[in-house]
Amino acid sequence: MEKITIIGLPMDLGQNRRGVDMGPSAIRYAEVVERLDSLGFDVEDSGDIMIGRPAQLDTSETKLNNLKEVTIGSRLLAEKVDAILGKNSFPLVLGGDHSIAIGTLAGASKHYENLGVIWFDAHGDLNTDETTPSGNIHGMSLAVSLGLGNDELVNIHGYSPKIKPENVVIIGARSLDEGERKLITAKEIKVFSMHEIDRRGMAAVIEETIAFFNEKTDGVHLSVDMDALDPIDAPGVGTPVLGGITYRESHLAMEMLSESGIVTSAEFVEVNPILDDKNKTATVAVALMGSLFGEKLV
Ligand code: HAR
Ligand code: MN
Ligand code: MN
Ligand code: MN
Repeated sequence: MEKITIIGLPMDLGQNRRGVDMGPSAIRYAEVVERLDSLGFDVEDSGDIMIGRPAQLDTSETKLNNLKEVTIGSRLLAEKVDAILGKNSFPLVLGGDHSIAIGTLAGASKHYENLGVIWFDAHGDLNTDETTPSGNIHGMSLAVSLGLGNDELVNIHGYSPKIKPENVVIIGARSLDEGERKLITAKEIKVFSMHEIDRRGMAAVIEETIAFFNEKTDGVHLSVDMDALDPIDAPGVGTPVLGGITYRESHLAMEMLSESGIVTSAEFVEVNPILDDKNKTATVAVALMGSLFGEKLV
């Protein structure tokens, strides 16, 4: 029986809308453990990583908001994910805002020569401390994992870079900053924007993604930012962007990834229960996890 270990990082300090720290609770309330159990997996919920909360939030509008707390959280998560893979279990990380991917990838990539990354997101999260328009670290986590940006973040878990630009596929992009576009061009990062999804369909996009990774990676991390979906289907996110991936398209993507068997770790982030409609976004996230782990419609 295949093992899945769930780990939560209740952290909302990588951006400035409070409440995404309750994401792991909302996802558990939507019965993630029961759902994966029923699919026949040996599911261990190892709870949440406890992180401190500063008495005063950093409102100084420095280049990197709450750098200290995000660094501490990422370090702890990296150790945890590293240990889960060390036990041959599948790490399923619950966020938290998307800054937590810094920790997940730091822990995961150690286990692979060439870790691929599927970045399911409306955004690129490819800003650096130089290009960020907001100072929010959740908009930098992919860049940090590529070894770009703040030294402390880049070197979490003692090595850098975690991933190579040629092993990254971004799916669902529709809100990219100028600096992110430049980086995508300079590093030749593969992006399936909403344009490609509209034009070619999700099936073709995922087929090409799987073929792309099959050739050269020995593991694939799936990072699902719930704002990749259209706000109609995932309203409980801090930075919704119109014109996103539909509920069915997102399921098709998970189903095809499940069939391919290429995914070796995953995280679901940016579920903010305060902004949500009766836990809809967490419920959708759990449904997507069901599909990712092989749930069938018939
Ligand atoms: N690109 C913007 C920034 O860097 C906004 C990033 C927003 N959000 C996310 N990440 N949810 O995917 O601040
Ligand atoms: Mn993101
Ligand atoms: Mn590696
Ligand atoms: Mn996003």
